[in-house]
Amino acid sequence: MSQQDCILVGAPMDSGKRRQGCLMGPDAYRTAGLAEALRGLGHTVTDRGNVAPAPFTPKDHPKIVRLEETIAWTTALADAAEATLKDGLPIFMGGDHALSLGTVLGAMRHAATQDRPLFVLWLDAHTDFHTPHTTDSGNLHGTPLGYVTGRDGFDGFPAVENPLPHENIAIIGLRSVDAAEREAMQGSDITYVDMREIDETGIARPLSTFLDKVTAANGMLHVSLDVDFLDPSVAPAVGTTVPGGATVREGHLVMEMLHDSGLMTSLDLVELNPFLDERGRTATLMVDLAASAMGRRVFDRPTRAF
Ligand code: B3U
Ligand code: MN
Ligand code: MN
Repeated sequence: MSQQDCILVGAPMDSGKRRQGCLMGPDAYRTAGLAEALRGLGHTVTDRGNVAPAPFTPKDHPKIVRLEETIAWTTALADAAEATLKDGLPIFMGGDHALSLGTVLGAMRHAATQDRPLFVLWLDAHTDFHTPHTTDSGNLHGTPLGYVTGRDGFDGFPAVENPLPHENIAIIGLRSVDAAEREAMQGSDITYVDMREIDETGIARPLSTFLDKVTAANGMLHVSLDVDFLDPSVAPAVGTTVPGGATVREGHLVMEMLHDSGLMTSLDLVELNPFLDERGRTATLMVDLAASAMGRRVFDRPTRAF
């Protein structure tokens, strides 16, 4: 993949769960040198600053956390994603994972204008396949894949005109799945790869199978990288730490393979909570992973077929 027009978009969204701090994410990525790292790889980089939510009036709900605010962010971020995809490769600097309700919706709208299917790679300890009806926690960061696949219960959110087909989604890194999500996942056609499968077969095999599918369909590819995909020992700056996550090398391998595939058309960096970081190490690792996805490598070498 040659030089790209990277567009950085800050999404200081913090309404997807109770614990606060992800609103500091965009500035942590700026401080950790995301733009400079991408420029160093030969890309042009424009930082368009931060998106703000559409106007909203908060209401109290017995269960759901900050519903109106999340709807307002979804509206604004879907528009931002659709607009920036026209101009280049947007990188959304979160913000919690509820931001992907908007970014994936915007990417779906953009792909439809190109007459190309959208595929989504979800790198996460969790499936994020809940709906406002099925969630136990009330945290909407656990719902974006439920939303974009057209599950019921998202009253008040922008309509999902053409839901994303399950076959176009792969989730890699799973190790914390609620009973309701587990049942829904097993009854779906989503590709879900848990840590056991990664331990047994390696992370490259399921990823390359999915990337081959994207290539065969001439698809666009939205990648959503949750900090908790990584093991908390290397990425502590996240509200939901789940032991047994991806190693630094597994993270880089995924990103390097994404770069080699030339398929990625948009990227979310989500759930970084700088308030919980240790001397900026998680923000720095996320920047390094983004750099690998954009072409940083140790040596040029032919890729192997799996
Ligand atoms: N599935 C649980 C836990 C969770 C999802 N995403 C995160 N945690 N970060 C829920 O609350 O929906
Ligand atoms: Mn997530
Ligand atoms: Mn997660």
